[in-house]
Amino acid sequence: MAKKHLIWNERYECMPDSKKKELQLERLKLLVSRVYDKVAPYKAKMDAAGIAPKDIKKLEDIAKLPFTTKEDLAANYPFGMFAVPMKKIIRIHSSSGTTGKPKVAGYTKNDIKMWADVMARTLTCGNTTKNDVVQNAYGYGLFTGGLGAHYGVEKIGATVVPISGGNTKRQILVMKDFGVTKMCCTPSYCLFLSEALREAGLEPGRDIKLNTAFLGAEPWTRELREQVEKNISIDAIDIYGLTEVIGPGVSSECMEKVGLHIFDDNFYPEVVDPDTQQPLPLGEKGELVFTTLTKEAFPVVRYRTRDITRLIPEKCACGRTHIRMERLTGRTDDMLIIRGVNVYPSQIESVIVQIPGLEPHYQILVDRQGAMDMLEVWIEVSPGIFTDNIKGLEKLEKRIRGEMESVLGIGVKLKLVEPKAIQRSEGKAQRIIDRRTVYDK
Ligand code: DLL
Repeated sequence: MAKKHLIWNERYECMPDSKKKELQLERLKLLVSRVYDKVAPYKAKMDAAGIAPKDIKKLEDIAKLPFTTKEDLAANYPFGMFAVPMKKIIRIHSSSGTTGKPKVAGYTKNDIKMWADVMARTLTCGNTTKNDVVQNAYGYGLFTGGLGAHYGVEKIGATVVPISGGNTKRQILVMKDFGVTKMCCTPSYCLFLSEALREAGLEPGRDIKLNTAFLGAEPWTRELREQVEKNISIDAIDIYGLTEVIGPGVSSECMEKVGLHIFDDNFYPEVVDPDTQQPLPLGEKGELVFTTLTKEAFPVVRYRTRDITRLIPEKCACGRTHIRMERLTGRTDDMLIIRGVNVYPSQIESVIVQIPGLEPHYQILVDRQGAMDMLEVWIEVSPGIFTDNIKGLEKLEKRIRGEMESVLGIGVKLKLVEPKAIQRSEGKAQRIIDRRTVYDK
């Protein structure tokens, strides 16, 4: 049987290439003028590069503009990159950043409308309609996943169940009793849930009506997709996004499941060589860079995502003309994603170095137990600390765990080891041992 392809916003999703290029150029020119006038760090960088808004005459001229990095966001934390006054901002979200400072995103009313539109496109990519009941198990709060998906479901007019993450028993109860047909969560949680459903003896099709899951916020492999789809007879759709660009809703697979359509009337993609920073020919693999063409509060120009992928120039059978990106194959930095939460080793280090009795020698171990990611940190204690003082050691451990969990936002297993117990390296310290397979080879 032919695959059904529903499309939310045909005007933009199926726009002919030449017309789209015109639209992108028009929007790019406006954007560059606006950030030059309203956002001091952009003006400073453009002046230093000898580039003015009038130099943007064709789309390719984008390559003349300086990049924006996480470090720029940290230097202008929290609101220094916003292009509108605070009274126009109606929402803030954030996720963790490199120097321990969160990456903060602001949204105007129009930004929230646009976000709901791109999320409605995402959900329609997996054939969501008014008749669906959508269980949204992405975390609600500062994380963009929960509210991002929520507004998309409401825009379509489907029923949203805002259950947020965790509490698997309740997730299963709700899924069964509320007749849930679509699910939004991280891929690892979906796998966990699919196993729990099987263990509870619930039959797909008979006891639960779930047919599609929208999975993203962390890397996952084709094998994981196959397993989830087989376990509970659903379609698993890969959805991608990041806080700095908007949250979820930057790109999504359609039912063809060959690459993710980038909503490129709003988010202009480039792929650059991470070492030379030169744009790569269409179709070559490198670092994904985004320019937000329509965002008002927190626009980004040539933002380096650190995500590795390639663009797929061929047209998709679904009829959308949005360019596609291949599912991610890695990152250029050391950001770990653990249960959907972004974790930088520098955050862990920042806790260790300020607690007396600890040495700055540590190792981070990441593993998967069943479907769950586990984070363990081994830390050397200072000489003399390893005495028979069990109570003192317990107190120290409690303090470290408390501070780490509050900085990272997730649970951590700790192991305090004797001085010099962690192997020294002659070159770069090998601080991270990640035993999971998170990217396709
Ligand atoms: O994770 C936004 C999101 C929420 C996307 C819900 C999809 C679903 P951040 O917390 O800022 O935002 O993390 C962004 O997560 O740069 C990627 O490295 C990674 N990531 C997001 N989606 C995927 C995916 C949200 N589908 C960072 N596959 C990004 C692989 C993903 N990695």
